[in-house]
This record gives sequence, structure tokens and C-alpha cells, in this order.
Amino acid sequence: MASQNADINEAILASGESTLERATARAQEQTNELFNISLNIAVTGETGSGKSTFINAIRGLSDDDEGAAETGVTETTKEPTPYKHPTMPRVVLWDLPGIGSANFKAKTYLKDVKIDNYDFFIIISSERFRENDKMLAKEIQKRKKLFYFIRSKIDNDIRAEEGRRNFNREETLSKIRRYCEENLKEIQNARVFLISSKNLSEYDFEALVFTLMSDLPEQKQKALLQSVPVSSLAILEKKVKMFEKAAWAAAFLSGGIAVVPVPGLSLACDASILVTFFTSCYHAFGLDDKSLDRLAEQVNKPHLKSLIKSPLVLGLASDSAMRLQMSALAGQSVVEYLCSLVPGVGSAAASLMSFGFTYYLLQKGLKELADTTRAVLREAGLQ
Ligand SMILES: Nc1nc2c(ncn2[C@@H]2O[C@H](COP(=O)(O)OP(=O)(O)OP(=O)(O)O)[C@@H](O)[C@H]2O)c(=O)[nH]1
Ligand SMILES: [Mg+2]
Repeated sequence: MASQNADINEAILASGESTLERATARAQEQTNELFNISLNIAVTGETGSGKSTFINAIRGLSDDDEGAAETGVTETTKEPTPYKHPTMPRVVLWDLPGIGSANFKAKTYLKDVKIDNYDFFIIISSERFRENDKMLAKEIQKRKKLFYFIRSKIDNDIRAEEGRRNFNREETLSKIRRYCEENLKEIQNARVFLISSKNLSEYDFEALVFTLMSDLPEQKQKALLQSVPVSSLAILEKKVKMFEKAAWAAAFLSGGIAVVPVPGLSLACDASILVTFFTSCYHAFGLDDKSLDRLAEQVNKPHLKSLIKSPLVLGLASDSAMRLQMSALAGQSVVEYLCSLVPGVGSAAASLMSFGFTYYLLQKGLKELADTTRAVLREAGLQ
């Protein structure tokens, strides 16, 4: 009983709250924010500007992958088309109908596409922003919604300039940026990001993510950060911090302290929360086969995937095998199985039902996944 009390105290302390009830509420809020928040991103711009390609890039899909938005086709949609994130179905990118027609009315357009459904707008152009883009931005601004301009296909611009004798990459980029800013000067606080959807690791994609992180409400930041591809080490580290902060809540709700009769907490050890936590990290860090293949292709290092030896990553990789194991095993065995995959944790049996042990397992597993990803990024040459 004494050790049980100590365990409860440890859990309350980890929550930063003063009572068990408040800690429970906080744990539920935190895990809900991490796993259940929806995010709706509207993407608009001229035909051919690169909307579909950008949507696929954010979803970590190549243009020819199953479920990818069709690219390079000129048929324009009349209705907003939703594209769910492959591993986070609550994150939806909306391909909005083009705004190209001469008699475009921003107000009616925003009403037609149901402006209030979106958390923010991305307006894409592959050259100069047109009058319609600007009219739309002004109307979005009037309605107090967030919007960001993307100047796309920057890789093409760089490639075209590279051959010149006095080529200077930074100067070329500043020139494009200045040109865009000049073009958008009538829009208050217009922010423009230079992006290549063919390679998010270069140019302003990281800056776009970090700007969104400072503009969005906290729970939406978590959905965004989890869903974006790991295109730089800085993005990875932000993701790791987010999961580190939430680990106590997953440990708390998984039932480590659920022997205490608190309404809303299950009595059995709810191992599915632990599995959800690890699989969410695994996908958010881009450790799944598809993300690794994409990265390997991008940096031309086919051996990238073979560097991964971590049993936890490999265990999570055999997704269907894992799920099968989950359904076949009772909660306790699942925890034992997870323990066997995380180095240095040892057997679960002795201290299985404690908050302290579950929290330790999650932290160690998270570190293992983070370190594996760091090594992959290092080998890929991503800073
Ligand atoms: N190099 C390069 N090509 C791009 C980029 N973005 C889009 N493209 C290419 O530009 C063409 C048009 O891109 P889409 O994504 O289909 O454009 P869209 O805005 O969805 O076009 P509509 O659906 O017709 O309105 C395709 O051939 C893409 O491969 C980019 O960042 N870099
Ligand atoms: Mg398209």
C-alpha cells in the first residue's frame, strides 16, 4: 500500500497538478490533444500551381502512390476535395477549386468552400501571385483567418539558374523572395515561403512549419507537428519534445495507477495506449517503410533502411504482425512484449502495474525511436 501511494504521488507529480482527480483530467486532456484533434488545411491557387503535389508531399506520398491526389492534370474540381493524412485521418488537406476565372468574387468563393471549416489557408503560386490570389487573401484576413503564401517549384528556378557563371544560390532565393514580397506588398502581414514540394528538406518548408506552430492554438500545433514529414533535424527534435511531454499522460492512463478507483480510468492495464503512443512516434518520425523509401530516394542512399537494427522499430514495422500479436495477447503480455523490444528495460513482471515503470518504458522506447531517427537523418545528410 505504501509503495502504491508513492506511485500515485509520483504520477501526480509528473502531471504538475495537485490532486489525483486533476491529474486524471490533465492526462485525459493531453492524450486527447495528441491523438484526437482534427486539423483542416485549405490549399488553393491557380491551376497548375502545384496544389496537388504539395498536398501529396505533406501526406508523405509520391504522386503515383495509391490515394495520392492526381497531379499534372488540368481538369479542375468544382468542389473542395478532402485528402486524409495516411496515418492521421483527422488531419485533412482540402484541395480547393481553382480561383482562376475573370469574374472571381472572393466573398462568394469563401462562402461556397465553407471558410469556417478550415484552420488555415495556403495560397500557392508558381510565379507571381495574381489579383485573385490577393483578393482572396484580403477576404480571408477580414474574416480573421490565417493564410500563408507559397511560391512553389523553387527547385525548377534554382535548376534554371544553376548553369549561369555567377550563380549564387542565396542571392537567387533572395531575389525570388523580394519579387514575391513586392508583388504582395498591398497585403498586410503577407508571409511568403519558397517551397519545393519535390524536396521539402530544402528552402522554406521548416520555416513554414515553425511559423504555423507559433500561430496555431496549442492542440492544433500537436496535430500539425505530428503530421508533417521529418524534413529536418529541427523538426524531428520538436516532435520528440512533444512526445516527451505527453509520455507521463500515456503512462498514467495506461493503467499504471488504475488500481485506484477513479472514474474514467480502466482497471486493467490498458496496453493499447502504450502501443498507440509508440506507433504514433514511429509514424511521426517517418520510420515507416514508405517514408524511409522516399527519403532514401530523395538523398540517393538506397541502403538507408538497412541501417535500422532497433528491435522496437522493426517490431513496429511489421505492423500487421504487431496488431495480430496485440489481439492475441492479453494486456499484460503486450507490455511484456514491448519491454522485450526496448533495450535496457528488462522484464515487466515485477513492477508491471506501476506508473513509474510504465513511464520509464515509454521514455526509454521514445528515446530509442528518436535516436534511430537521428542516425537515419545523419546518414541522409539532413541537418
Ligand atoms: N519541380 C517541381 N515540380 C512541381 C512542384 N510542384 C508541382 N510541380 C509540377 O507541376 C505540375 C502541376 O502540379 P499539380 O500539383 O498537379 O498542380 P495543381 O495546382 O494541383 O493543378 P490543378 O489541379 O490542375 O489545379 C505537375 O507536373 C507537378 O509535378 C515542385 O515543387 N517542383
Ligand atoms: Mg490538382
